[in-house]
Amino acid sequence: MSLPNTRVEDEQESLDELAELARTAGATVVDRFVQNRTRLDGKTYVGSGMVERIKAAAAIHEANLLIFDDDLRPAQGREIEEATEIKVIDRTELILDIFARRARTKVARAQVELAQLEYELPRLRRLWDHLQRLGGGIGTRGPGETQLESDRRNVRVRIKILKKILKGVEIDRQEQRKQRARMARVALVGYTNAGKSTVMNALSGADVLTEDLLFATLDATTRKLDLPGGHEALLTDTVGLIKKLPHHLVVSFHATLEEIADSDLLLHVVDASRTHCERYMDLADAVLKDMGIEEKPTRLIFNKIDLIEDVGELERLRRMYPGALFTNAVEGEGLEEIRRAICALVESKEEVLSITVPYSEGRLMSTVYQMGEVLSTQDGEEATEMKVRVSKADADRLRKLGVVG
Ligand SMILES: Nc1nc2c(ncn2[C@@H]2O[C@H](COP(=O)(O)OP(=O)(O)OP(=O)(O)O)[C@@H](O)[C@H]2O)c(=O)[nH]1
Ligand SMILES: [Mg+2]
Repeated sequence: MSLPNTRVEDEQESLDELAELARTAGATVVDRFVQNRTRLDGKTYVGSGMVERIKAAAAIHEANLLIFDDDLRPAQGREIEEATEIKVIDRTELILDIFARRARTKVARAQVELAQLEYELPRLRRLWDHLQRLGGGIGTRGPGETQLESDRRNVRVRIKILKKILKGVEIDRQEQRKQRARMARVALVGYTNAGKSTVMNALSGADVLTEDLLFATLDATTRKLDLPGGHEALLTDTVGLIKKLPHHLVVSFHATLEEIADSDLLLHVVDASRTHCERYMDLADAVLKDMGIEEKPTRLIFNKIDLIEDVGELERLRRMYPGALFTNAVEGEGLEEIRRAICALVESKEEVLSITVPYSEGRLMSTVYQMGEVLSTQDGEEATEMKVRVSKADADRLRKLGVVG
């Protein structure tokens, strides 16, 4: 839908992305339509003339699914379906469908089911009608199959149960985060398919699924990185960012969001082989901003440099972004530079101190062991001399306790 203030490029970009999403969900795109209007049609969103055009084109192509780039109101979807006699879904439903197909773990499945149920609740009648008439297909996976006979009340009960399950997971996650609080945190962020998980695997030896499809990664994964000089940091791989990401809907996005918000450094991975790659960098930035994340220390990583055909383009990027890193994550090229960047961060967060802990302060001794890494100890007459590596914050705490010196 093109309203007067929409830019043509934005719209094409958004539709290209929608086509990619459709491909990821297993659909083949046979036609696209853009409606220019000065205002939306309350009943059919795009207007009855456009609905007729779509119906005619669908008959020619034998299309059986109509995907809207914008979110439709439940009644609008129903109205268009009745007029065109084709199943209608919107971008959010398509994204949720992809998530439902790809969710492998119990937690991921619970997250998707919850998001689908919450989104479908007001659309329930339409969904049920259709499942009966049309059977399976895109947009009907997940709760639809198992809850065909359920009424709204059952759905609400199920939503409650799912929320409880996920709450438990969230508490575990917070607990883990607390335990890891002192370590430097780095998050890989960026547009979907940029190569975040490939970088993650190459750096940490993790085994995160990487694929040439959107949303290969559904949830944040964190691994400990062992760095030169005995340093350690936590590296988190996050869900790929796209335009109009329904981040309010999917719990895994909240986890991703929290991981990003908690990080000391963002590594923004950009697929440098895409034409106008900076556009995707800007899109990812816009989504982060939309999620409330701004002004985090960030290093740009231009990845997939092996696929850049135009040497001039690579030179241009190097000139334009002197602080950026350039990688081919598949071959491991440029990873050392990333490690060095993380090391520099860790060093800026840590301090090595010499402290004196009197024997009478048994509690303090165990606190010190919890704070960081004890590098050496030497027992004196009344106290233990220790060399410790701790975070800057803990170093300040120790100074206040008067044991540093
Ligand atoms: N040629 C080349 N391919 C790469 C490189 N890095 C990643 N890829 C490929 O790009 C595709 C996407 O990589 P992923 O690591 O899954 O990308 P991602 O950013 O994690 O994607 P999402 O999780 O979907 O957001 C995979 O097919 C990778 O093998 C690279 O440096 N060079
Ligand atoms: Mg990934």
